[in-house]
Amino acid sequence: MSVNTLYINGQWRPASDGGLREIRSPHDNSVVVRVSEATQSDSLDAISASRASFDSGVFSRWSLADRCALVGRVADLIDRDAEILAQLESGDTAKRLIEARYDMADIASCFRHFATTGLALHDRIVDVGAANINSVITHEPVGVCALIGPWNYPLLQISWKVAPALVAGCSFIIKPSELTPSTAIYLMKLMEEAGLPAGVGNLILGAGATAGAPLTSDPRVDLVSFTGGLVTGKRIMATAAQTVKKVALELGGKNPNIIFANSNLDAAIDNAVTAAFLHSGQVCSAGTRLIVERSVHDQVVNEIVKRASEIYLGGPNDPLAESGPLISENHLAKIEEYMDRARQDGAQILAGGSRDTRDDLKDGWYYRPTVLGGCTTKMYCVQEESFGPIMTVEVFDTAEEAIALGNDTIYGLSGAVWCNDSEIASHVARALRHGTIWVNDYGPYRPQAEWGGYKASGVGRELGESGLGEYLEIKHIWTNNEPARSGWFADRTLEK
Ligand code: TXE
Repeated sequence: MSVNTLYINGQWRPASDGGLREIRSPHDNSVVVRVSEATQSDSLDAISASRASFDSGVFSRWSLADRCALVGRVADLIDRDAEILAQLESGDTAKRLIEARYDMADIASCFRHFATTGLALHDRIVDVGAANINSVITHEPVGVCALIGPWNYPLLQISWKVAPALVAGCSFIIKPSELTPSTAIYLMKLMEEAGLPAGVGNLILGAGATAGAPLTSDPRVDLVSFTGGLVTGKRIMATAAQTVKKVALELGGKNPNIIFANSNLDAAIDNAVTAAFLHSGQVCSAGTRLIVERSVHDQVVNEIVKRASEIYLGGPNDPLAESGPLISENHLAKIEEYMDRARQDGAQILAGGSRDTRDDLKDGWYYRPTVLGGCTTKMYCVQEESFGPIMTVEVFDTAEEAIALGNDTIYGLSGAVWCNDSEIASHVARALRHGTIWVNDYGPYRPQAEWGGYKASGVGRELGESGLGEYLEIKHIWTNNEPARSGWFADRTLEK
């Protein structure tokens, strides 16, 4: 059976060796869909198509207004087909359909944001103090971009890259996670419908080591934008360095959620549960590191433990489900190893700590929301991202101690502070070295605001003005309207 799910140079085609991959539901391990599994040679074809389209100017020389209009059309098409996209996303990830619907609304707003704010891009005149000189700073597309995505928010994370790349006028190759390809395939169809010229957008599906790696080493690629794990991110950065590519990396976090005794505890506790257990903790900004003031520790932790123990897990279409499974059997195994290590380090299991044993979940990768007490900063579970539903609890006595704990991590993506003293809250928010800090809230983001990490959480920013900047080169053009000799070196021909 031929499956044409690679999109290269405007053609839907199978893998060059006919290879296929089965996508299985994390809910019950059933086969959701079969897609083409790209070979290295398919990836090289996609790079050739991107390079040729970029160099030809078939899209990069469109006017900014036309490129923004195309991005706006993509937003409209996403809205039109939001239900289809949500079903596909929920099929691959087994996340609840309702969550996938929220994701699609966010994705349409991301495209809309770049379609409208991109229009504000303008050249800058530099006043060099000479009437005969025009000195202009202008923006140009960075070139061919490899856009490599993860499996937790498959279409959302790809869209944060695709929308600004289009506004900038880049050509690109999308490589979604091999576990969750369906919505990237559909998005490619929508971009085709919106009028993207052949060769500008290409889609490669398959394993990182074979289909993904050439995108990070080939000299014809100018930029790699990657969202995923730290280990892969480091490898990509090292490979990209060989050809001095630009890199943008979003590599997750170990995000502190600091609760002061004087905060609105009801809101703080409820949000702490959401922050840690939403989407089974498979969120780069998950609030998995609870840091709570000693005087309210017992009250806060008892309530969180009770709430965590009651969370009802279930499949994408279970109306009672509050959260779903982990993405894969491998990921579940990783979480189980992580928990073995937490136990050895002396963490106390206050809730969860095992797979969900409900009979209807036995074929899926369900892990109970877990709360670990008695944690100290040196423990592996406090320092390392699990990317699962695991919350660690630490205690503080002073604001400075809370800041020190919150910063005692190699990561720096996000965090929160719950405190009703605005001066202390603001001091803590500014002292935390993380890319996003919420005060008396957890989790909201907007496409207008930059997203990204300090330290090992990444390089560069997505969304906001900077999110477009990643896909632009800056050029200075100096024009002399009255050309004249420089007169720097003596011209001896004049002496003869
Ligand atoms: O992701 P990988 P994995 C974290 C989380 C998780 C860990 C590993 O802690 O447990 O990462 O997850 C592609 N060249 N996050 O192994 O390997 C791969 O095919 C080019 C955080 O699933 O990072 C996929 O498309 N590409 C995160 C993408 O990289 C390569 C979200 C991500 O895969 C490649 C997900 C290579 N050599 C996991 N190797 C976040 N920041 O939100 C792999 N890929």
